[in-house]
Amino acid sequence: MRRRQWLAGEARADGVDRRTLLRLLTAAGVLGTPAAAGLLAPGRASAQAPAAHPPAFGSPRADSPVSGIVKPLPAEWFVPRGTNAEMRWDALRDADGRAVTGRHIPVERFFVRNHTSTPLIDPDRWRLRLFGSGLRGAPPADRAVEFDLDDLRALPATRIGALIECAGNGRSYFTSQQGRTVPGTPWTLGGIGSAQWRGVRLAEVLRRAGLTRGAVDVLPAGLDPEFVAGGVGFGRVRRPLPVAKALDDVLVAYEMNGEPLTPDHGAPVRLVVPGWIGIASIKWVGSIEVADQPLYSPWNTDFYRLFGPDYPADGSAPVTTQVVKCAFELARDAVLAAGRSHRLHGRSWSGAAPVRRVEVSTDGGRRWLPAELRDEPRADNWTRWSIDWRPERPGPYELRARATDRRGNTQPEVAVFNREGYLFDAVVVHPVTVA
Ligand SMILES: Nc1nc2c(c(=O)[nH]1)N[C@H]1C(S)=C(S)[C@@H](COP(=O)(O)O)O[C@H]1N2
Ligand SMILES: [Mo]
Repeated sequence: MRRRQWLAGEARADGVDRRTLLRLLTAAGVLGTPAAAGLLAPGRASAQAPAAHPPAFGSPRADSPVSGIVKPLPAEWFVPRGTNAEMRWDALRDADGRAVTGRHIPVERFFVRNHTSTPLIDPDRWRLRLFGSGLRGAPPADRAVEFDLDDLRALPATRIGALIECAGNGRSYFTSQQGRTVPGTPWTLGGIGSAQWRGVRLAEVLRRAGLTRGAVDVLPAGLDPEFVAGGVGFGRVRRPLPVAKALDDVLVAYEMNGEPLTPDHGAPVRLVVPGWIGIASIKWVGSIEVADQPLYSPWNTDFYRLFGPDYPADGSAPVTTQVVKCAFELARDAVLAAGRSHRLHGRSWSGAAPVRRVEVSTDGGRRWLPAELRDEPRADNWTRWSIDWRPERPGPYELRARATDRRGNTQPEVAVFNREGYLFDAVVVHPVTVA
């Protein structure tokens, strides 16, 4: 039904006229990527929030190294990137090469991606409001079905492991490995984290709110300040999700790694959308519109779609699943002793399927050896691996890791270019020095 409506052009663009949007973005030179650093207006006061949203009751610390993020961001753990904080992969090992985390990333080390700034929301006044033509009685926004935190906690709870990975994770390699300039946050590989999430299935919340058979899209919206880039206001961070995905495995999460959500990761409640790009997992969710027609917002019309010579002239469909990647738990340009055996560690993941195989090359990609998988590969998480390497001769070396998932997706030498630099899936060159 959704596809038929989509093809017939039956849809509602929420807030932004697409042609206007394209023209403005082109003129401002920020095409596509909301995070275009320097073009961001500072977070606005919550007093400007529409009346239907409960107001936030504070603002983040002024002394954070990244404005708008509340938690401490020690330089050993994070690389500041505009309004965001990237996780350092080398921080997952101590000086003796021992792991400092398990499969999941502790909350205090988890990367942060904010379009604007972390709002501080009073959990007692917070409400999740559901409304729209896809609910029984088609309640309008001002007569929404409401759940407070206690209501959600009283519903059957579910625990899932899931990765949150920014669509732009690895973006900087489009430039450093492929010579292409792309706008947006220049992530290396640390725009990702894995956690255990607890909450109630979105399917359950939708059912209780009166989901009808005619519903095709849901549109969760965040309570963070409205997003402004290049002088254009885009409104609340919000991205439509087809009902099929919403009913499948999406979680309305209130806990992360066994503790209530912290402000930077969406407190009091966020969505967790397994396998999909991070933007789907809306933080600080305050409302969910449920519609009997496909919905659009800037986050699925111009942001988070693929544009470029290898894509349709009008761009790809909205990006959903993540691609295959690998990362070493090792500093770039690490120095390793010659004539000694080193255990190299890393992790591999795919949004589409469990990891099947990881191969490592230490000689510039000529010879590939299988890494030993240290986890039972799962679709909802990454797989840790290791491989021993004994370099005899001093000098510069290039390490490479390449993963293949059970659907046969593997990492190419070169990622297909797209203008915004999303979904970088090529093998990443990791230089080290043997001394
Ligand atoms: N309301 C809201 N939700 C949001 C965002 C945001 O800026 N505002 N950023 C999204 C993006 S682009 C990513 S990658 C993930 C990051 O989640 P994290 O900060 O918990 O790591 O949150 C998503 N949810
Ligand atoms: Mo993201």
